[in-house]
Amino acid sequence: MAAAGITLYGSELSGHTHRVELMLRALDLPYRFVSSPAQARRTAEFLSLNPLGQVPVLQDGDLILADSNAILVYLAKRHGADQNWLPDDPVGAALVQRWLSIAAGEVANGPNMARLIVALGRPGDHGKATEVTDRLLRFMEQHLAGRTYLAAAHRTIADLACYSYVAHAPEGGIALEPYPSVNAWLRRIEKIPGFKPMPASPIAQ
Ligand SMILES: N[C@@H](CCC(=O)N[C@@H](CS)C(=O)NCC(=O)O)C(=O)O
Repeated sequence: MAAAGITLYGSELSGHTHRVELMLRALDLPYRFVSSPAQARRTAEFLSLNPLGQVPVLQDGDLILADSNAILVYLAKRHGADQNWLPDDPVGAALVQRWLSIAAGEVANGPNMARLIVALGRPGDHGKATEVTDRLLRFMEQHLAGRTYLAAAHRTIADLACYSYVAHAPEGGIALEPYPSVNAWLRRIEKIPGFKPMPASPIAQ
């Protein structure tokens, strides 16, 4: 029998999960949150949802969908089509995709990785993660200097995809003070209806 409603399998300290929660809440969609820590992600049950063993995974009725950015695209099209979270025109869609790629690339390898190493005790190269973050933040600062949002004149899923790990960059030892336009953008995202912060990681608290 098809599961009713929306279930989000995730982790409270995962920015990939947080971006999906921001979208669900902005769309005012009720959902059940199933906390899926590392050991749960290795079970056969979880691997049947996502063979890569990663959160987030979204279940919406019969649909099971992994990958935070894929989930944002789905929610924008399926539940927010009238709200322009993902433009349909070729250039508008491409500009959003560019930032989804940056979220999966520089954001994941930069501020996400730095935070994993410093605040969550994972192995990794902090120097490299800092270098990637510095380059990303310099680009975002210059890009946002004349703009309100990342990919359009209005908020899109690109903003949600990039928000969580950039906002928590200080937990990875990366200061945000040198980036006033990035800070102004972060504060703008925090005003989107339904916004809730991601908790600070335990070491950073
Ligand atoms: N591309 C995936 C990456 C998700 C991801 O890296 N999730 C982390 C938590 S933030 C995870 O589940 N890691 C466990 C693992 O990779 O084994 C997405 O955007 O959802």
